Amino acid sequence: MSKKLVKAIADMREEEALKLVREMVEGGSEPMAILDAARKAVDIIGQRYEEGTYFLPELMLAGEMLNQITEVIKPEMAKVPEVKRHGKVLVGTVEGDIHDIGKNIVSFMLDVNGFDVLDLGVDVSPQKFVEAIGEFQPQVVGLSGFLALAFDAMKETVEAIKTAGLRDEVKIMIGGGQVSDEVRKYTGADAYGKDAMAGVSLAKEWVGAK
Ligand code: B12
Repeated sequence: MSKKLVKAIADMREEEALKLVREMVEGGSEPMAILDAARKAVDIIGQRYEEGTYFLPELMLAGEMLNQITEVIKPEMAKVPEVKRHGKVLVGTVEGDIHDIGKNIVSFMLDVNGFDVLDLGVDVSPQKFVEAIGEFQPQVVGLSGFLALAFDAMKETVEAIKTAGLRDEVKIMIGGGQVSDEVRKYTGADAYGKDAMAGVSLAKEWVGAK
């Protein structure tokens, strides 16, 4: 079933993909397994885009499909008993970048793992992050970015947080497609998370949650 789902998403068969997801949820499949299949499909879509067989409309449809799939499995994830709230995390895709599939998964995983999440959306300016830290007072800030251009925006965001005198108030993690530990060093963030669960582990470690 999950192989069928990978193929349906990768081949842009939206209706079939959503039908399969619903069937998998009803059949008791693990929500994480469904998300994993969706991620594999996006990798294939990315390869096809790089090879020139897919173009921007396919990437956009992929984004839409991923968001719809997340909506279908959200109620299932929320059923996982998790009463204790650990702390607050501010999340956003940095300025100039509009990729949000990865960020949405990170927000969602933080939420179901007991964090109060404020998601600022995409193309978020350093100033907007600074203002939101002042208002929301998170312990952790998560910056997402998928473009090489995003590395500078991440660096500028970390610097703006520093200039505003808030750097000691928050731990900053970064992530997204091409982000690595090298990029982390360049931006001055505290850590790099390779996927959503890595983000959850970092946030838990920083707020002292088990
Ligand atoms: C889908 C997609 C799009 C969609 C985005 C839809 C959406 N709503 O997000 C659309 C069509 C809009 C798009 C647009 C563009 N895209 Co695009 N896109 C992709 C694609 C195929 C998939 C990215 C994705 O969402 N992956 C799925 C997620 C789930 O991936 P993931 O990495 O596993 O996510 C995990 C981690 O990254 C991590 N994570 C993510 N964020 C964070 C944050 C924190 C704090 C932590 C801890 C972890 C974390 O957790 C996630 C979940 O586990 C990639 C190719 C690829 N193979 O990646 C290109 C890609 C990223 N795009 C690319 C480009 C060039 C563009 C455009 C500039 C194209 C154009 N000419 O207009 C525009 C950019 C516009 C802009 N200003 O941002 C390039 C970037 C190249 C570069 N190095 O800069 C790529 C790599 C394709 C390529 N090979 O050329 N794109």
